[in-house]
Amino acid sequence: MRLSRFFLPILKENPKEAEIVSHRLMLRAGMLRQEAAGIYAWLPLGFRVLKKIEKIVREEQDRAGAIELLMPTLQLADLWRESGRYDAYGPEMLRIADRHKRELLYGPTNEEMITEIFRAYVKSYRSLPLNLYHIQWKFRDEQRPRFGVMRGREFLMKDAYSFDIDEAAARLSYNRMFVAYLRTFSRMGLKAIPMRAETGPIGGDLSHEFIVLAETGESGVFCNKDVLDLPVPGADVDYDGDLTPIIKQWTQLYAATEDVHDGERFEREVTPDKRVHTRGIEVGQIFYFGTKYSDSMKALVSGPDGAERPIHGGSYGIGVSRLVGAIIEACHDENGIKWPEEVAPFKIAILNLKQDDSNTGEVCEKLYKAFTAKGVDVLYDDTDQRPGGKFATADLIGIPWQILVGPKGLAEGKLEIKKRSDGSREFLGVDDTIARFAQ
Ligand code: 5CA
Repeated sequence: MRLSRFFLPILKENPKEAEIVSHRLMLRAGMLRQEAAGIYAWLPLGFRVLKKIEKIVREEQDRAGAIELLMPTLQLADLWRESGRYDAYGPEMLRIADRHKRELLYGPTNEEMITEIFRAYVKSYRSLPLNLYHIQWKFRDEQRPRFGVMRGREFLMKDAYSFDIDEAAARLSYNRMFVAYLRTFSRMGLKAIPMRAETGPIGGDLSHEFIVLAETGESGVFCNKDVLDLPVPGADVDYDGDLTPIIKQWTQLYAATEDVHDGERFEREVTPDKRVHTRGIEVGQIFYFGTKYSDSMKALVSGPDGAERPIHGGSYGIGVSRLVGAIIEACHDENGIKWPEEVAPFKIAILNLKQDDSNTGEVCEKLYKAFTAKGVDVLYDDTDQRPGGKFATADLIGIPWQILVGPKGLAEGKLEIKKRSDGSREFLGVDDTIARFAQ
């Protein structure tokens, strides 16, 4: 992409309404525009990051055996009356009527709808286990939407739903998602700690929130600091094998949100030097709720003995749009965002430091064409901004690698490569630069 042809409405001033750094940087970097309280348009730069995050989420769900489908945003109120949640959900639910005065709602989550789909087709234990997921916009009419995409009213969620014949099998499904979540967040450059949590309006008695530690987070958390150094399973993890050693390792150390925090147990199990009490951002939450929805909505399957029984369910959410903010909270400095490479909107920025110089122009074009041909995401700053402005833009929008093309360096046949994450620099010839990044 040539910056001169791109749509990147950068703000020079700090927007007053932004209280936390990720919100401020998303607005300044031209990623996001507020259209109403808690409702945003994703501008091209922000949209690219959202898509990258979605891709990682999808790959790890698929790897763990979940199957993607797509359910609508609008749901019939009658469906939610079956589970009893139409009234229970309260003012957070956006209720809508169509021209025939049929009552609808904009889905805040999909337990009811997926249970309805499941019960229409699945009748036997032989079809289990089954885990279905989608990545779809949700609406929750939050009392206090704030912090940009962190607490929106309309937000993008990945939600998966597992169906099993009994509790033991359902726990295996829960464990698979638990491990998939460890991998998902780590691939985005995040340390997300699973913590025991309350189940709230989803229900059930077993739940973990995945928390990224950050002072600006909305959840109070307590944990043993050793949990921060636990290893994340590799891509070769066997989801059909025994995952309990991994789960044990991650759950035996104390880690809980403040809603379920047990002060006595914390003091008994964690020595004072290991106690962490801080805040965090909830980027995902998983639930096992047994037969809560299958009882009320009659999602029954026949077991090996022929008798019908309600399935045991779980649901597994990831805040896809919230993650964009969470990653910025974890990865920035005073000059702007420092995207981890896996989620960066572009991998490389080419900065032409003397736009009217035919030499720098020629080299930039050569690099740009070579990278584009190889499918490497590259942003070429071919605008007439002065070098200082180009440096500032590249730092602000956080592209992991900046290739600086200036007449001085070129006189010696060298380009300067700056790594955004640590500011380190190296000098390479043109062909070496192409070879290095265009794999
Ligand atoms: N049905 C279950 C799991 S699929 C569910 O809805 N879980 S949840 O309520 O915990 O939401 C899942 C994730 O969505 C949360 O962990 C959080 O990361 C994200 N999320 C929830 N509310 C918001 C919001 N208002 N703005 C942005 N992200 C949100």
